[in-house]
Order: sequence, then structure tokens, then C-alpha cells
Amino acid sequence: PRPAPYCFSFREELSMLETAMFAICKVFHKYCNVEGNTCKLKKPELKELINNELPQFARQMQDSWTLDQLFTNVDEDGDLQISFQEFITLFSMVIVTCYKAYVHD
Ligand SMILES: [Ca+2]
Repeated sequence: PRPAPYCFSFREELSMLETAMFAICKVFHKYCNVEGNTCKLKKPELKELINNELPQFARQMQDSWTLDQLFTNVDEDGDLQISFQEFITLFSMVIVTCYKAYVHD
């Protein structure tokens, strides 16, 4: 099995929020490429992750963003790969949008 450098294994039962955090770690790890101690997404993997795991966001994104624009914005250090930390920046934008929709519904 692939190493899971970003997540710990838990012995106690997880809270709802901890379960959600763990799910984010798991999803990222499912798509990333492991190189040494790091695990990063290249553009095709990011695309696959967004299309498979964030389909609602993918549909909305098509109106205002291209994948290239999104990737360039999120890739802060410009290494053409998305680290977990960079992914979380992207994810925080998705969550804010999600929260706005939740509050207004
Ligand atoms: Ca990067």
C-alpha cells in the first residue's frame, strides 16, 4: 500500500468533522503521485480528481475557469504539481462556495 504521509491513523471513533478531514486526505492520496516523502498532483490527476470527486464544482467551474487557469492559480510554488497544502487552498475556495449555498438554501 502507498504511504499516507498527511494522515494519521486513528484508534478512537472520529467526529463528523474529523471524518470529513480524513476523507479529504484520502481523496487527495488516491489521485496523487508518490515521490519519496511527497505526494503531488499533476494536471491530469487534478482534472480527474475534480471531475470524479467534485462534479458539481466541475460543472460550475466550466463557466468561469479553465483547468489551466485554476492549476496556475493553485500552484503557488510553480513546480507544475499540486501539493496537499496547495490543494487545500483550492479546497477552501470550494468549501466557501459550498457554505454560501448551504446558508442561502
Ligand atoms: Ca506546486
